[in-house]
Amino acid sequence: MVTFVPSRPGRLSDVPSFARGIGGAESNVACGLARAGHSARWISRVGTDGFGEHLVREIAATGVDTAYVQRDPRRPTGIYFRTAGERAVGSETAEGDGGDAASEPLAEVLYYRAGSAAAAMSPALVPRERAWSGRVLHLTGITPALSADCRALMRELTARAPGRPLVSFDLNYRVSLWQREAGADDAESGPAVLLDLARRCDLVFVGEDEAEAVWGVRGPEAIRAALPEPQVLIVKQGGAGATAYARHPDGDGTDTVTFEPAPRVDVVAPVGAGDAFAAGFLSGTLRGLSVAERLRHGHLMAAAALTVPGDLGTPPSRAHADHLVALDAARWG
Ligand code: KDG
Repeated sequence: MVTFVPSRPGRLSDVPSFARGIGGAESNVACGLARAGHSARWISRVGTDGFGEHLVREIAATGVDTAYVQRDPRRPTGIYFRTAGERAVGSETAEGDGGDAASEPLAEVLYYRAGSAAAAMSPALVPRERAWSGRVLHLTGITPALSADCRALMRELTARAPGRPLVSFDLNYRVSLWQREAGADDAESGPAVLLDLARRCDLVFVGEDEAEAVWGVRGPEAIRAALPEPQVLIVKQGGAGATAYARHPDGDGTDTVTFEPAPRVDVVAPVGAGDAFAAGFLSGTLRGLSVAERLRHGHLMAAAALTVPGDLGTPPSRAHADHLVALDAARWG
């Protein structure tokens, strides 16, 4: 998605100008992985408009393979606007500033993506073999909110079948995208669809606040109890840190529980921090690092995103990140 970053904080009605940037949770994760030295491919659809052209060019410039991005001549590229700085309910609050969410002004988020090129994604347009061609497939809870075709695609991509890679899922509950018409089928409501999808995935990222907003479940233990299926469940706890529940490899059904505090940073905007966290954690996963190290790589990448107004920060190089991750526990948090 193309994103418009306000020139200053304040209500959208009062902001005088916006700078065009690139956003979109999945492409943010792909960019983070490419910057961490992995080969990453982003699969999506954009319009044949200037925004789509800009988006694909900028994402490719970070090193992401965009060969499977489709151009739709009949539908526009999705765009969105949001106020600067503030938190959105159920938004990318993985790595907040440790402040009291309730006392912060809520973000205004305006999506223009109904009928967009990406909303037309379907199992026919995105063949499973393409999406399953890597070691890890990362999906988010934003895609199923876009259309019935997108929900069908998500179910197809999370099906248990031969050839399936490790499937990662970031809940990314976007309440305004799920507001549906009265009388719509409850089985297709945000809470039901997201729970079903999360249960089908191997590695799941959930913000503590979004779990409460979407399912009414409070606290890491209760979230794990509601979501026992994923091999690894990461509960993001805002500025405090994150807890990973990793199923014991010997299959006795117990978890190893690892908490890592987040480093304190001066937050400019929380947008994109959850995606950066996922990229750092996935990078550590692909490199076979310990769960604690994966969490720390996630925090470092998130810190970079938190300190810029747009979605994408400039994370430390892999060598520098490894050095920071190796610092002893007393230097973290
Ligand atoms: O995580 C950042 C995303 O929220 C932002 O880039 C836009 O993908 C987006 C969405 O739908 O909210």
